[in-house]
Amino acid sequence: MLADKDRIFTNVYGFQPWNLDAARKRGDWDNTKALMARGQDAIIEEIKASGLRGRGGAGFPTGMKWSFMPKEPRAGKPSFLVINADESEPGSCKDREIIRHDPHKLIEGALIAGYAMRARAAYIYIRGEFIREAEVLFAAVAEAYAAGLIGKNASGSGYDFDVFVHRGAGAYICGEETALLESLEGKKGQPRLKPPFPAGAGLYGCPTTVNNVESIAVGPTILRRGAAWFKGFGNENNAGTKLFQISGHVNRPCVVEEAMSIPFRELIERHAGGVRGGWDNLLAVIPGGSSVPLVPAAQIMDAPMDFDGLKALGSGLGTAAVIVMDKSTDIVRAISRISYFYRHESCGQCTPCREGTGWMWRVMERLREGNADISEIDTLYEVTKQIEGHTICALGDAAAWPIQGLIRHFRPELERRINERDGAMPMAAE
Ligand code: L3W
Ligand code: SF4
Repeated sequence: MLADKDRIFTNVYGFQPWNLDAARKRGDWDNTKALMARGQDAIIEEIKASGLRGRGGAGFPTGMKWSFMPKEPRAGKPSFLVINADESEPGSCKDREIIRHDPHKLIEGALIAGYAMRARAAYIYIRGEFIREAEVLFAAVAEAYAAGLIGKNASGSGYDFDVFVHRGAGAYICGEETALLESLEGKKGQPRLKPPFPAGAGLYGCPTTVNNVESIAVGPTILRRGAAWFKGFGNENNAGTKLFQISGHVNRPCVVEEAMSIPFRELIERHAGGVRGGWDNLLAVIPGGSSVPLVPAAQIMDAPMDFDGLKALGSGLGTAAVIVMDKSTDIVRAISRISYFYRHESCGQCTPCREGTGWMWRVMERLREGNADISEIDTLYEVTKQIEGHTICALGDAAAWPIQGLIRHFRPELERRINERDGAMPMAAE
């Protein structure tokens, strides 16, 4: 189990105040100037060496992403850091905890990351519904300005760096990095085609890096304690500590920092008090937020909770939002509800997603009622395959994958409903 001394987020439950005085006592803003004095390239190299992978769902190597930013200023094109705090993935609730209880970790991280990639400013795009969190963030940024930690000559480093907080207006798609940039520019939040990636043409066409809140907030601790310390948790390709968000049918839902690659069963036993009704009562788990396919109980039990371990099971770590479902769950209804979510949040820009999400949801609802033909299960699967990889952004994939997971693992349940409705003999469950 991760020892208390190895936790980065020591105030994740908010037992102490979030303010600057309390944050300093926790070690934040401790000689930030000295960290910056190591130099921009050295900071990027240290983050690369730490093995940190993006905590927003895709797991892209953070140091590598920072290194895509131009080293020489381009005329009229300042560089920007954009922090994605539009946390809206069903099941995901970690960035909210960081912002409301440890906002100075994020602001100090923004300065260090922004400096390393030669950015002029950071924009923190916070989900519109996070009203109290935004209040904390605005106040923490004001504290940091008043103390000279950011702004002109930030932390006495000689580097000028501004931090702006921008509130979203409640659209899930604005968490997609290029839709977020459109929204920041004051336009309708619709994803852009990539490439160009934001490092080439991002905010206002300028070099931009978009990072998740957690990816940025862990930066100062990695620099203070060293890349080797961070890399000492997890395994070669899945390093560090990670905030897991455990919800659903467990005895104690929680957000907890643990070592990457911790086995699923150990994670749930230690921190969530086990599965409601005992382990035999576990049906399935969505291990990484609603976008990743479910994994049936028997397969997830000993699985390492990391990018590669869950990919090997046909699922993913995503944001490490672990949704536990016991045998009382109507699994078809649960996935149908997720399907409705993506239909509602599709921006409508591309046909497979705009039309496909609605079509899939309607078929899912009929399957839920058993009001379908057996052959429609295969048709539905085929349609998910036509959507996957054929859309501008990953929302199309995210709508397709949960349904694919359901069909892969719970086809007998889908067939049982159809057969029972038809008055035929129920088929045996998997
Ligand atoms: C330069 C290249 N940059 C990739 C950058 C890219 C982005 C990052 C990852 O979606 C997933 C999504 C959700 N040159 C590059 C490059 N980059 N190749 O790397 O890119 P990508 O496209 O792999 O992913 P993404 O578009 O950022 C994120 C899934 O995560 N998810 C979580 C969603 C979470 C929330 C939330 O509430 N926090 O929405 C869960 O599975 O579905 O598939 O920066 O520019 N050659
Ligand atoms: Fe919009 Fe969906 Fe296309 Fe993404 S995949 S751009 S959400 S229509």
